[in-house]
Amino acid sequence: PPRPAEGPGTNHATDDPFTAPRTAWWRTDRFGMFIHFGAYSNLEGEYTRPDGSVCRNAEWIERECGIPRAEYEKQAAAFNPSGFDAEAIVRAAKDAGQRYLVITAKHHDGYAMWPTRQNTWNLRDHSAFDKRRDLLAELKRAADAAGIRLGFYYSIWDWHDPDFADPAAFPRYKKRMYGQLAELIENYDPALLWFDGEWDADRPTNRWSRQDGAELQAYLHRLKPDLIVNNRVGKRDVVDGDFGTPEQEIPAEPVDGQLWESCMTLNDHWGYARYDGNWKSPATVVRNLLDVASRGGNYLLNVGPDRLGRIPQPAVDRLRETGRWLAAHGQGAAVYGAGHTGLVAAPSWGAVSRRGDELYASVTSWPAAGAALHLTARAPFRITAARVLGSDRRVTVVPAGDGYDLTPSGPAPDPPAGVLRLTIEPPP
Ligand code: FHN
Repeated sequence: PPRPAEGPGTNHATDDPFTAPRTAWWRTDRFGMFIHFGAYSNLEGEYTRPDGSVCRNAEWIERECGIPRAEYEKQAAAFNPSGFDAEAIVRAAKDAGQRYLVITAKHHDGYAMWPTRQNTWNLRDHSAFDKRRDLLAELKRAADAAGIRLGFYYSIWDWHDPDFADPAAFPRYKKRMYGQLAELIENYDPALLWFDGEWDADRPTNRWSRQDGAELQAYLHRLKPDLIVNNRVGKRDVVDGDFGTPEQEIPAEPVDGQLWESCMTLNDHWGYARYDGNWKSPATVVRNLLDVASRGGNYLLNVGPDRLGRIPQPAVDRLRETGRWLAAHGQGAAVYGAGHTGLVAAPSWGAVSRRGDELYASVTSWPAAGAALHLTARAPFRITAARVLGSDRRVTVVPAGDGYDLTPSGPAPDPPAGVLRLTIEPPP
């Protein structure tokens, strides 16, 4: 693999990602769009076996439906995402209030979504797609123009490369992998790399080790010192990468001293599945985002474009509704740049986040007219002003027991939540 000059202080482990300047944008942005798109998308979640039976899966369809390699390669050769519109995707993210994108550059099937020089198992050399187009370059341009950061998902586990599972040939695989990652960094200058498939597995055997992860991390950091990398670069240990990656769940508590990001599907699949209409409501998305931010995490919400590369309309609609809610409630003040308060107990009526001297109490169970919400203080602080965001209505604040009673005036805001902004004098 290409080896750029080594220099002092360029090791990934030399800064604390929790406070490092290079992670500042990520810690502020809070909300991103995950995009699962690859050769599997061409099947749109369904494979009809030779005996006529139908097998359903999305990005794991090749393996879970037992599609023979030649058959999978044949269908990939017909993949033609001519409807991929980078600007529309970036607009959907922007409308949602999402501030970064992470797209699958390579998933477990090993198929590269850019014209890699390491093999021909990629969207330019093995598809029916316009050979002059480069989706990742298009996305990079559109994202840059919109002020949105771009990251790439990259699967370490590779079902297609025969060298992957052969211990003797593994160094060859690794060389190609390092080469592909150098291409991604040099060609598209991503803000972030999101690894996956680092776990021990069979069919094919995956022996990725902690040491492999450490080496890879150091290599990437030499290529791009301010790159952000998730923990699946190693064995998901706290010292691997910059942030933890709970999947389809939100930790009940903030994770002390560690960055984390919950990744979640918007329906029940990561990749496109044409029969999956089990969409999360915008209210659920907003509540999840508020919970995540109040516990100091990020929320990476997934969409799976169809065979032509288009984000399904129900997903676009939900993203837009989420963005509308954020805009109407202080332009997402409870989320962007906000995090765990450390000052109050998590309330049963919603979530509380903090940005500097302001607390944002997002109320998902609005009290009846005249009734109070109790805020339990974990440390002494004073509330000097309180308003309902987006309406400028007053909130009456009365010290009560172990904290404060907050009584918002006026009618309940539209669901899923109204936000109270509390200006505080924090403890010294
Ligand atoms: O196996 C993958 C799955 O397809 C998907 O990409 C998710 C996203 O986090 N990660 C893996 C499972 O952990």
